[in-house]
Amino acid sequence: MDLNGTDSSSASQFVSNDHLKQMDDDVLFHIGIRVGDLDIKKVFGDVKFVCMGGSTSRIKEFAKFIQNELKDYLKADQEPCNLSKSDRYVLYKVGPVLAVNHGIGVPSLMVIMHETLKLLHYAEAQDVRFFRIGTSGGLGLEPGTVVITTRAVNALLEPFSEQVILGKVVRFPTPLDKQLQKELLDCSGDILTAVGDTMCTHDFYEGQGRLDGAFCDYTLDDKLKFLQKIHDAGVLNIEMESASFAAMCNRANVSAAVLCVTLLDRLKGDQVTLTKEQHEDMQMRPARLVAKYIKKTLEQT
Ligand code: R2B
Ligand code: URA
Repeated sequence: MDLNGTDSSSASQFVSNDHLKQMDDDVLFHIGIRVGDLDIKKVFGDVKFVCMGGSTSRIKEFAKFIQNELKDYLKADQEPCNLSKSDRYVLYKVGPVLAVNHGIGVPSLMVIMHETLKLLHYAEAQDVRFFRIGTSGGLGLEPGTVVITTRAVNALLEPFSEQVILGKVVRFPTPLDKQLQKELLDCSGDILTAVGDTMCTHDFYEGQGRLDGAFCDYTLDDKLKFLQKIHDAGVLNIEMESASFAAMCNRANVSAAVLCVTLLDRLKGDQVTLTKEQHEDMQMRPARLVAKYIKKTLEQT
């Protein structure tokens, strides 16, 4: 039996953990939600699209944007409010869309993925798709291009995400939904879009071959050789969460897509020198693309 008093063995879409069945209640610590304190099915049971990005303010902007885009479908029109009671992550619910930030890097992403997946499990949500709408450094692309990820690879170019569990390295595969990639590409319209592999690293500086970190023990030539090698292997952009995001969505049996805008061409430099306006415009592009997809999907149902 789960927290809702039902047998959850068949509802194992989001979670796979028998220990959850023994718990009387569950504190989702990093969003400050105790599951038993609210009618979780009523509040979150109708979620169909989970959209995640790094920063709290970008997710707030996205929530306002999607609210406006979906105004014909939504009953309420007040500004979306943050349902998270913790200052670690924000969580907005706009009709069937759940917008959540994941912070920077794999550890931060994993914590909020566990709690979001459990939330959806307790809410008995169905047919949910996950999207990471983020930023990245591009390889040979015009800055501002949205890359739809075909394969999320780790920093060794392998399609796996690694996690140390009970003192052992465990590797999880990182497949993504090909059909969803195609459907997203069909929605791209005037948004500059490319399709290719994404490399997920554990650092923004040395982990991505930058020369401008506090430490660097390699040359410009070493860096360019590495970037060219991964580009030749099919990598179009580099960021910090895609492999773990894909692996966790795969473990949860949910369809997932990664769409990251490129803020610069890493074959030309390391520093992000965009103006505030350019940055704001670019970082909303994956959000605009996903919003088009969500609208189209809702129109068809
Ligand atoms: C892209 O941008 C962030 C680093 O600046 C990180 O979260 C990522 O994946
Ligand atoms: N985010 C990254 O992880 N890398 C970049 O180069 C830009 C954004």
